[in-house]
Amino acid sequence: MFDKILIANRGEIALRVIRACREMGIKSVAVHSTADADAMHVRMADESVCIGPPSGTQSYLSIPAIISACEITGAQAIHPGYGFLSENANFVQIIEDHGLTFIGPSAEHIRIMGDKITAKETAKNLGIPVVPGSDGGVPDVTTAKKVAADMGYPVIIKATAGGGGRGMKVALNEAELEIAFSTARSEAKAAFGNDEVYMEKYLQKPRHIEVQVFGDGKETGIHLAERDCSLQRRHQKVFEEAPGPCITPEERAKIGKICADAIGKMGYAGAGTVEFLYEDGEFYFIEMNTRLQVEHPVTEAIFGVDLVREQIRVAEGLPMSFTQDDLEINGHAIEVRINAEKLPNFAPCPGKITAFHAPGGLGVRMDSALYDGYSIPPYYDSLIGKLIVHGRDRTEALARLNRALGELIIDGIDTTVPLFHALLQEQDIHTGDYGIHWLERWLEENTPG
Ligand code: MV4
Repeated sequence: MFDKILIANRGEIALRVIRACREMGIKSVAVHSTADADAMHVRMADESVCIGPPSGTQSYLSIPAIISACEITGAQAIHPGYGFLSENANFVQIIEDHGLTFIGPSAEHIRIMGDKITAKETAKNLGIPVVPGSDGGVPDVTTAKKVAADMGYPVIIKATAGGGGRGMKVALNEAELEIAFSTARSEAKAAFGNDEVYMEKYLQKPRHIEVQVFGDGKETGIHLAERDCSLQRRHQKVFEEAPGPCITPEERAKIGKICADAIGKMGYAGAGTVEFLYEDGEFYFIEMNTRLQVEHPVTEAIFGVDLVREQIRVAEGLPMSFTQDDLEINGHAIEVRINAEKLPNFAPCPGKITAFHAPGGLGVRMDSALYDGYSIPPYYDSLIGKLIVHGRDRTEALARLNRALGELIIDGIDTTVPLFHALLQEQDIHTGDYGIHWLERWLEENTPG
């Protein structure tokens, strides 16, 4: 059993992990940059270690600094949170080489899913439905034209080393393919240092549906239903909900079992997310994330489970504390991401918080590392809080979101809160009638100038 865990992260996710540790009787170690000496995660942890200057590269991404902090404090395991080193297979390998434990999947599973071609091939071999496309990399434009002619336009070209939407190009016809192909290649090379690309049939009006999975690292895989994360801006999610408002219980059971069986067969350890595009009643695998995600609290709300606790248990070699049959959906949950950004352009807006009041009451959870008088440093991601509401059904969750947003006070900086007040005025949000392009279109229509 672990008696001390180091959290290689900052902000609300570091607090999330510290809280799980405390409930389990495990001591926590925070690491921080010089810019984060006054941060809440440093105050809340049992111990803290300064690991470097403000730049993420020299602190939260510095593998030697983090390993040293473990050795100094005697922490036996590292929780990576999300972002930073959470999906870095090399980091996992180094942790293991030092006799420490990574709280997450194996380096091998992270590596497989980090390469989008091997991820898709693995998913397909495990019986997960994938988007039709090239089998593997597309070496040149002549091959690209053949692949596109076979599957039909429109097509999308994606970077093998990509993910999260970077280095993607759509071609509506053969005339567009040549430019799309070479642009995708050079963007992939510039962004990832790898110019390999692959192709898929372009789905024009899908939803983004992701299945939460969990494995015990042996042979058991379970699923915790899906989240609909279609409301995004520039590949950044802004509003997430569980269960998916358009998914039937039959569809959920079917895709859930496919994912759970796949996770079991892989011997996958810990939390994962299988991402799909969903269109006309069909699921199409696009990627798998091998970490705990930002939006995991909506899943926790509807199932009443603590996913971080389960991650720690599995890393200790214990079984998960529930089986598939123990899991039943209770109501509906919605998360909105509160960013330190100024509308309408979402310009980062760090600065000093002059007043902070978190909403409360039945069915309300606010995960945030803010406090009165805190200064948000300019060096990191602009996410400063997540408001999660839970109701007996979607209508109640939306009413609760409206009520909780009204109670929330964040003074001193601009935030994305006004966006959520505006979205709650939209009929499509109330009916759940939105896809991956809905928000960008709405922003275009509702942005002055
Ligand atoms: C697609 C697609 C349409 N067809 N693949 C964007 C992020 C990356 N994870 C996958 N993405 C997409 N892949 C095919 N074959 C459309 C997108 C996409 C998208 C997906 C999910 C959520 C928001 C999106 C916004 C634009 C494009």
